[in-house]
Amino acid sequence: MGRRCLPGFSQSKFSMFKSGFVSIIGRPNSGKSTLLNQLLGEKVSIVSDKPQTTRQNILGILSHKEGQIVFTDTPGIHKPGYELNRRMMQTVYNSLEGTDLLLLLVDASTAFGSGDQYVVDLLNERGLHTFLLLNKIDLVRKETLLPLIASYAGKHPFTEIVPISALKKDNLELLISLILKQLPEGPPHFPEEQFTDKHERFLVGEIVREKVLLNTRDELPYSTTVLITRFDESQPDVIVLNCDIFVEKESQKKIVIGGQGQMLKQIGIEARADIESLLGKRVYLELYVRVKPKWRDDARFLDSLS
Ligand SMILES: Nc1nc2c(ncn2[C@@H]2O[C@H](COP(=O)(O)OP(=O)(O)OP(=O)(O)O)[C@@H](O)[C@H]2O)c(=O)[nH]1
Ligand SMILES: [Mg+2]
Repeated sequence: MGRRCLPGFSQSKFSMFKSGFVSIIGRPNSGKSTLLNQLLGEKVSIVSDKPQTTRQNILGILSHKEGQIVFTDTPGIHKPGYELNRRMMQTVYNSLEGTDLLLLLVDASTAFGSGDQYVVDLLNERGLHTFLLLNKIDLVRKETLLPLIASYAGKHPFTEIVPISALKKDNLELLISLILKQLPEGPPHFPEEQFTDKHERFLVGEIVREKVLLNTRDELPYSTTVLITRFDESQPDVIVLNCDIFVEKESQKKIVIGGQGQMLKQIGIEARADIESLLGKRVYLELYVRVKPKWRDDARFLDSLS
């Protein structure tokens, strides 16, 4: 999907123009998708306070006067329990292939654990240029950062270590300039106005899933997926969307619908507002909740989603 309107930049001269691929990896909830959205100034990847929000790799393309950075937002690295999670981890490994630079995002407000060690071991195996980004510095006292930096520096030869707050946009300008310095020279890979590889239909489904995640808790966020079944642009003033929300159990369906349909209504109101601002048009959104037992282990169903 591209921006509807953007000032142009001259593509006639690419000497000194930097261009390359940068993968954002890290544990669930470390802030990868927040970082991507803030770097682009566009919401291409949904965000929630629940781990395992991102399920596919999502490209975010930043066209800067000095270069074009093609970021990949990836699912958080975790131990897979279901076929869905195995696929999520495979997409993380795929993102390491052919990348010029890795950004390892770490939540500086949480203690180092075995999951973090697993990620460091992965880096040590691959030997790719990696920036360590200590995120969420708005939540931590400055004195805690130095020992954290020292401890990570001893675990892997990071090319750069940068404390940031993705949410507050702290140090993001500095980060962009360090990335551009690291990338090879070359022409852009994508047209300047394009900011993601994803189509509107995918982004719309993700917005609905985000609103389900934000309004539910416990197992429900993990057990939910969304499929857009109708995307009708034939009418001049309104886009008609039908959307299936899949859960695994009848009891979960009851929760998503809520008493007198209140929960589903709220999800619809929040989703429609975001979809209208994404598409720049009025939207008629119809939501259906369906039960699909064990869909997270159903390979054919998972194929139909991607
Ligand atoms: N305080 C603070 N919160 C942040 C920051 N960056 C992200 N968050 C919050 O952290 C939570 C997780 O953010 P996401 O961007 O969804 O994290 P993620 O790494 O993409 O998570 P997965 O897709 O599950 O792997 C959200 O509630 C964000 O608002 C930050 O710099 N400061
Ligand atoms: Mg994410």
